[in-house]
Formats: sequence, C-alpha cells, structure tokens
Amino acid sequence: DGSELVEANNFVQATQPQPSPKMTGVAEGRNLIVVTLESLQSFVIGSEMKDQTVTPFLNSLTEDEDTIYFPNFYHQTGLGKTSDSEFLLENSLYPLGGGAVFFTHGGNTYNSMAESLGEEGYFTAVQHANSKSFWNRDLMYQSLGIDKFYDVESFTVEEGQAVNWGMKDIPFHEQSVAQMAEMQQPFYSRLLTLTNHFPFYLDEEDKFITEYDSGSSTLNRYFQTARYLDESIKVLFDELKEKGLYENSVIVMYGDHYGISENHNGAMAQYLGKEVTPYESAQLQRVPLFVHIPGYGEGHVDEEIGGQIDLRPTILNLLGVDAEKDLQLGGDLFSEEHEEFVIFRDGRFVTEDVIYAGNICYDAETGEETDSTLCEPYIDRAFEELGYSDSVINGDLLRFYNEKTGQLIEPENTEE
Ligand code: GP9
Ligand code: MN
Repeated sequence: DGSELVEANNFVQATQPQPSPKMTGVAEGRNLIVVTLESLQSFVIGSEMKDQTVTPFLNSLTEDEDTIYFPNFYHQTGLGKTSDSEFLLENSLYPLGGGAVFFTHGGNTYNSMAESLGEEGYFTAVQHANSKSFWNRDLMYQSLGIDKFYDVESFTVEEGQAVNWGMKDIPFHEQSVAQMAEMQQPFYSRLLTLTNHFPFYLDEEDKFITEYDSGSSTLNRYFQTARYLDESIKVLFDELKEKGLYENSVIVMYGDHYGISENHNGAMAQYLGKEVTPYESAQLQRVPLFVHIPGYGEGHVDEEIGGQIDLRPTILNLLGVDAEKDLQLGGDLFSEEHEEFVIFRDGRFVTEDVIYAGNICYDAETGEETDSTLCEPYIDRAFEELGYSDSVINGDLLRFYNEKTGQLIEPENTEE
C-alpha cells in the first residue's frame, strides 16, 4: 500500500542534506569511472608492513592535488558482499539483512544511478571478468538499467593471467581501458576488481612485497594482494592517460567490504599493536574512498564520516545531475549538512561522538564504554532508517514512485 512509500519518502525529504553548491557540476559531462577495490580496507592505506609500503600508488593519491580522500568512510554491506556494495552505490538504499538483495529482489523496479545517467545521455556499463550470472548480475543489471555488461566472455584471459577468482587485475585494467576507448562518450562504467579476494593467492611474479608473519596465513598474504591491487590502479591510470580518456573523466574508487574477517582478530591485533575489541572491529569496517578529478587542483583529505550509501548523491552532484526528488537514504559527502552517522547493515553504527557495536555504546574518541543513553536515539534512528529501506525493497515500492516529480504513481497506471 502507498502509505509505506509516503512515509519513506517523507523521511528522505526531511533528512536529505542539500548537496554542496561548491561541488555541483565540477565534473559535469565527464565520463564516470567507478572502480570497486575488492576487499580493500582502510587500515592498509598509508601503512607499512615489515618496512614495506603496502599501497604506494594509493598513498600518493591521498596527497594528490586532484584527489579527495576519505579516511572515515565505511562499507555497509551484508551477506551479498560485492553485490551489496553495488546495490548501495546504484540505489543509495541499504542491502537486505537476510540474503543478497541481488538474488532476492533482482526483478524489482529501481531508479538507479545508471538510469539517471542514461537519461543524461550516458552510455552505462559494468566491466568484470567473471561469469555473468555470478550474484545474479545478468538479471539485476537489466533491472538497474545498465546498457552493457562486459563479463568474462568480453576478456581474453591468457595463460598465467588468472589467480584466485579469475582474471588478474593488471591485464583486466588494460583490456577494460581498451574497451572504454570504444565506448560512446560520455560513459559511466564500473570496474570490479578481483585479485585482492580471499584466499589472496598470487603467482611469484606478482608479489611485490614479502608476506607478513602472523598466525594467520590469510592476513599474511592479504598485504601482498593489496599491494598487487595498488599496482593495478597505477596501470589503470597510465592506460587511461595513454588512451586519452583521463582528462575528461572522473574516477571514483571505493573498497567494497572487509577482506579480513573477525576470525583473524588475533593476527590483526598483532599487526595493529592493540586488541581488536568490538569498538576496533567497527572501525576496521572503514574502506578507502578516493574521488579523483583530473585538473581539480583542490585535493585534500576529507575527514567526514560517511558510508557507501552516500556514494550516489555525492557523485550525481559532482556530475551536476539533480537528485533532489530521488528516493535515496544517503547524502552528498561534500555537503555542510551531511550528517556524520553511518549505519551498518547489522545495526552497528558510527557517529562523531559514539560507536555502537556488540551492544555496547563506546565513546568514539577514547574507545571507552560510555553511557548507553548517548546511543539510544541513534539506535532508534538506525532501526527506522533500515526499516524504510527494507520496506521499499520488500514491497518493490519504487514501481509507484516518479523520481522526476516526487509524486506517487497510481497502481492502475503502472499496468502495461
Ligand atoms: C565475484 C566478485 C567477488 O564476481 O564480485 O565476490 P565477493 O565474494 O567479494 O562478493
Ligand atoms: Mn568483494
């Protein structure tokens, strides 16, 4: 029934921050390249492991004049892993708490970022060297209005070019940029990387650093695959420059979810030099976000606390696309009004003042347990917000929403 949709929309309109006027349209008309950094967590950025730099190229971007780097950005995925991060990005809605929404609600109506950009004349694509039905992508991408899915069949995987789940990131980026060079411009393409994925194996020639030494062979190898992913991003940038695509593009890169689960807390504690409490564990859900705008010149580190739900509103504002009436739960990260309140899919949350994890309310600054009444209003808000998201998805309510006018569509008018 329409009341759930009206309530959800009222909530969105009441809480939605005004996008930053300063950032509106700074990348208008450019190609949009979104890179999903597989399993990359923020703790490796700017870090050393046995005197070796883990992510030299990404580190250089944190100081780059054309890049805004967000160190306090969190993933909000659930069981759907990469696909949940794609869902958050495209829809600015939360994934589901049960199974992967790509599977359970792949046939819904969505007002995705791909659709919005398609209406602005963009060609929209996803490039990912895995089989097309993985995570039900072939079907879901139709629902998301993505024009073309370059799946594994679009790539030539030579002998020695595959590891872990498939094609290695370096040849993947080389071939992806060659494909981009053939796309109609402007385009919006998403590249899903794959090498930095459990079990984090590498061929000898792809190991640029040595392993870590801990009781977790998974964590030990993770640094090496993260280093390989970093190298592959450098290759991506070089290829874009070589093909003349770089200057007229904006490149957004984000980590999709954690790579090191809580099963490795002992080894993580050794690396971090502190115990992994629920408070630390929540902070380990930070994933890097880079917004790279060639020629921008005002790059900086932005400490704003945000999450994947904020990607779409942030990006659409950069491209100068009006999303005022969109039914979306995130907000522009550059907005002065953006609220520092990140809700995890499992109900944990992070604000400037408190972190709620393991049913404990922590002081965000000190990590000490604090008065639970400081968390209570946020617990209610988190429950409410996740509830609106769930009702929109479970009821397939976007069928009845016109995001141009902000009006409801009467159910009888939706019949074909
Ligand atoms: C597979 C890739 C990785 O296509 O998305 O899957 P993940 O396990 O990270 O969701
Ligand atoms: Mn993933």
